[in-house]
Amino acid sequence: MTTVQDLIDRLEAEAAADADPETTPDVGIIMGSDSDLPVMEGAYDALDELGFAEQTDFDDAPDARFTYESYVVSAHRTPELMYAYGETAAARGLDIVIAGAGGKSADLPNMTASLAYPIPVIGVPVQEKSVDSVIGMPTGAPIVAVDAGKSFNAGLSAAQVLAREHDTIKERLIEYHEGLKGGVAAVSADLHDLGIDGFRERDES
Ligand code: AIR
Repeated sequence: MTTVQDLIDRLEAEAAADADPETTPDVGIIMGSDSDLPVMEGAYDALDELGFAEQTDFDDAPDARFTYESYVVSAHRTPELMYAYGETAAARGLDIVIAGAGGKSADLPNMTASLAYPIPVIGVPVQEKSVDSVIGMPTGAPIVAVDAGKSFNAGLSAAQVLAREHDTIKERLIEYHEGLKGGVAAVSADLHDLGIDGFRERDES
């Protein structure tokens, strides 16, 4: 069975490997528990929508140019792993980290923001009660965060940061937004033109 120390050794070996940045994951997605997955799924959905692929082997990048990886890292159950993940993030080639945690002691995002600094960390409070512990950072120790449960937006924000450097991602983001606008326009016209009863009827059928 894989131990926490095995994972730490793996991260440190990858950091020491000096891999070509084109082959390393661009976005790291971490969460305090696999019970956070249903909420964190939005981050994967957003990145998938923008053409990112999942990298499950650091030494064998998928064909897609832009990739993400994910791990469960608990600030309280595995603090050593949180340190290792944050401290190796830059050397492992990550450009940005999305970190989600739930409960009232949701400290993975805020601690990772300090450990991985200056790599930006986008915090996802998995529940409403996690918001304060995710965003409550002291001056000089920044974190970027989304509202409770809004992991899809965390994925989009991560892509926005990467888009400063990569035109392909910028174009995909613009295309996504155009699709969003088109969707609202179509619904708006249908609601108006079918009338409320016709609109409900169509949606129910
Ligand atoms: N958590 C895990 N380690 C530290 C914290 N704060 C959070 C997880 C999850 C919640 O505790 O992010 O939202 C409950 O985790 P579990 O594993 O008991 O379901």
